[in-house]
Amino acid sequence: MSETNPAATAPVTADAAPHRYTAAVAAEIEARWQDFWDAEGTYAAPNPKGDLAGDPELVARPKKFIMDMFPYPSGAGLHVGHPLGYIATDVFARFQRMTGHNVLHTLGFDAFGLPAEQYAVQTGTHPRVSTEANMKNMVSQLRRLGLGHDKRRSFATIDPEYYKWTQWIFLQIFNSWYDDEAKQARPISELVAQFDSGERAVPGGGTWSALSEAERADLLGEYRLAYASDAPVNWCPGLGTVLANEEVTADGRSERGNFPVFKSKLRQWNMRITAYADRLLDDLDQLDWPEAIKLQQRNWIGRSEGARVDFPVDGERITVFTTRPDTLFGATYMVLAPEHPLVEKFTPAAWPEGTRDAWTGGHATPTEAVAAYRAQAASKSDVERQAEAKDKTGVFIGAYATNPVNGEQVPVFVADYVLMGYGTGAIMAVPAGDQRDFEFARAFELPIRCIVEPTDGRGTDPSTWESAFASYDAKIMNSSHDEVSLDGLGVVEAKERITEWLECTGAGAGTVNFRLRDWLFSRQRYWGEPFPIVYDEDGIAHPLPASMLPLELPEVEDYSPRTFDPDDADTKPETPLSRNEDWVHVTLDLGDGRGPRRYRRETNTMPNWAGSCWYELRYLDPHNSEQLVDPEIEQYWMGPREGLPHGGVDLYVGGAEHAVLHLLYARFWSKVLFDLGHVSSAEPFHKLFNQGMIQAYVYRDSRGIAVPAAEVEERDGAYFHRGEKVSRLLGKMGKSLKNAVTPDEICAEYGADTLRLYEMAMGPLDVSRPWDTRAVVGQFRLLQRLWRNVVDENTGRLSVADVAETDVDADTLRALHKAIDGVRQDLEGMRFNTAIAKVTELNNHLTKVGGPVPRPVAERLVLLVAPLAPHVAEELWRKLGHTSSVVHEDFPVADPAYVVDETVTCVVQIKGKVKARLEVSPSVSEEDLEKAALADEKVVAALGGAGIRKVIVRAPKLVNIVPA
Ligand code: ANZ
Repeated sequence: MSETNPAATAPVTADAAPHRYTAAVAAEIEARWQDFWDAEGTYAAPNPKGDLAGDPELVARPKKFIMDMFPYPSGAGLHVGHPLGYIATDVFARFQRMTGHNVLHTLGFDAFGLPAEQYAVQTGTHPRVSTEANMKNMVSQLRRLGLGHDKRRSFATIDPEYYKWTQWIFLQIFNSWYDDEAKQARPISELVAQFDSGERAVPGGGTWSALSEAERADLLGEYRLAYASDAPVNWCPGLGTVLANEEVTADGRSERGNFPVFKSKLRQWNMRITAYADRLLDDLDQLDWPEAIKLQQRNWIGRSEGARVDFPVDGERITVFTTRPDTLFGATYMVLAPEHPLVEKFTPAAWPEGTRDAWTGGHATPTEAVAAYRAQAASKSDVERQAEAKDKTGVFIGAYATNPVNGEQVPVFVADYVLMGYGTGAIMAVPAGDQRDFEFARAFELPIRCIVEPTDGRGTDPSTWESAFASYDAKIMNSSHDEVSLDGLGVVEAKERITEWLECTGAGAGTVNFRLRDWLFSRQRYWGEPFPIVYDEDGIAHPLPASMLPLELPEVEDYSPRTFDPDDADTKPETPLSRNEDWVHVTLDLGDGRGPRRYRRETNTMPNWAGSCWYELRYLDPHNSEQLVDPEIEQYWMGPREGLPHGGVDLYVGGAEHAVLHLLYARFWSKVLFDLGHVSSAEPFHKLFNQGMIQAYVYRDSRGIAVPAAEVEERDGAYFHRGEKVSRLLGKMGKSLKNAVTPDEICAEYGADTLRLYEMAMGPLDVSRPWDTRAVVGQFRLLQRLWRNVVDENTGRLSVADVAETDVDADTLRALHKAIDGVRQDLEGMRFNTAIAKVTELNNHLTKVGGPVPRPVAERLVLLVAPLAPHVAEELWRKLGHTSSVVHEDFPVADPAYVVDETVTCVVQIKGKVKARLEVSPSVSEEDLEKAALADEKVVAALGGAGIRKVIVRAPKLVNIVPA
């Protein structure tokens, strides 16, 4: 799109014609039709039953559930980048309505969480007050765009009637466990029954009935899908809250606010998402998602197949996780993560005889060496520790372990390249096969044994190597004894063989390891869902009965989080809800037969991801106060069917930044609800589409400070702000970069239909594109031409010619049907930019032909435009004499007779004599034409097997063959 388009600078309102399509006309039409749609409930999608039941004819149609990632109501309001996806889903939804579907499309608000709360804290107002004001503002901004939402289905996650069900789902998760054999969640009562009957042994050998209440609670806590535990968690003093792994950046800082994050041992709620690792991975295959997002989820889940191997040490053992058990013969030392709980146990008081100086770090005793090393490691983030730095650090702990495969004594080290949070936190080191081990072995003078035959010509003497040899396509060597031999086997077979041997001898077992960790589910925040959990005097957690939901957020004086010096790892979080004593300490009868008792409420709140884990379900049955969702309604909109093996939303559009947080959590909740029989869909979102970003130019002065983009002038390819030359770069759009353009501005200048068209025309939906206010007028002019094709600008009266289709000239019919065919395919494939190009082409054709547009053409042109520019389409449809809304009209269907390309006759000659005639497309390529000619029966017969010396092609009309 050219920035310096001269047409773009011409004024758009200085027109003499009184009935021209102007911004004022657009404003009037748009407001009128928006009111009409609201009053008529035009976008109401009927449910098969319940309070939103409706027109059985619509219900009987195939359904389409089309969804956007809902916004959080930020105080800054919307800029033109925000609605890109909303407009796209709206166009698509409108097209689906016109092609015979019952379409559910609506939008709610994700209103709990850090952004809303931080804004509230900054502005000194209660988060509910500021959040509601922000929502009101956004609702009116969005309404101006003419989005066809079923408003009866909208809600915000902060509505108590909504979070009642978020809390209810939490209780379902709390009250269930994962049955590894059945591979599904089951009610915890069934686990209790198993323990009670003896079907499942109680760990420690006792009976269930002999356990104290606290012991039972602890035991069940090991199984529950939502559980509290004292594990090392990500503590962010700068934000005053703990964070999930997904919220911590690769360099160990908070995604929001960029504060340092420390590992701290705190009692916190977790969700056992790891139980679902396999299913979350497997079911990805059947989802229609961008490959890039699937890959991110696969990597985040991080499945590795390998083995656990036990290395005995003084009657105890170190268990390692390895993906390469086939390299066991090459394990020449071991490494424990510095935080590994066995380090102390195995560290002796004095260095054993023969300890090399290089191993001790210069310390007098192993205890001293280990303590010093641990302190050093604690100050580094996981990422720093994993960095591929050449200088590996570590110390010998003074102990030796036995390699189970050959009985060799191997020294045990602590080193920070081994992480506590992965596998078992301990490794067997194979310097020949693993680069990190190789570097460490070189630094600490440890043996390197060649156990895989190098295929790159480096030879089998590791002392001459510069790096480890890592390949899955090589043969094992130096790896045999009386009981097992791997020599000559490939890696895959060797892994199988050694795993069998490990299992037979009891030294280890095949296992699968996941990178995925359980989801840390509590936050020290005010603005989130309270946990429906209370503690009795013994500290045992009890779920509230469903009848006590919603548990509403109490009013507190001070809702701001308690934050700390961002670098002070020793601080402890403080929950804002704990400041309200009256709310925290309560007497309740939980209905468990124990009568009224004193309890202390859980004062953490749920993370801001909770509300978005199930909101698609609430859209279906938004006012149901008895059930999460009525099963019949859920089945209707979400249930599995052909093409939707796990069910789910038909189209979900949003940004690619949600690859692992929201999209993984929502899948997890979906699967739990599915297992427990509450829903028929095991996946929330069948098809996912990531829209690109709308970027904007950022102009900076010589100090590098952004200047208001609206005040920048362009002269001869350079940019000036108040006379000073400024630089221009493409960046994000936003207030801080002073380049935000609001939809309100564009709607005021041109109308919503123009904004919609411009956003859709900018480029393919999944590609990022720069905003250019000066180019918007191009789409405005398209609408003006469209208008002019139907309305007489001088009289305001309809200007179409009332003729039959048979009286329309062939060129126009061809242009019309080609446009219909193309636009239909483009809208179905979400190629909105090319659909607009085709509408433009047809419009231009009609302008060029001149004279009144034949009614059959005008009507279909309006229908083609309806999904893209709905207001002007409604208006023209009405002017054309129709009394019903265009929204539920049938989308035009092309007559194939006009769509096929015309053909031309191509003459095929052999030595200058005509042998055949072919009917081909005028645009046929020389290559295709040559192939077609040589394949023609008559040509083959005429050649009679003679070779070919030369073929002369003059596409599309002539092929001349010269035989050999
Ligand atoms: C021996 C070996 C030989 C290994 C070899 C690799 C190559 P993925 O694929 O990511 O699962 N490892 C295991 N636990 C670790 C920890 N807590 N910190 C750092 N490294 C750890 O990686 C698994 C491999 O990473 C394991 O297999 C182990 O090294 C290492 F030729 O064992 B391997």
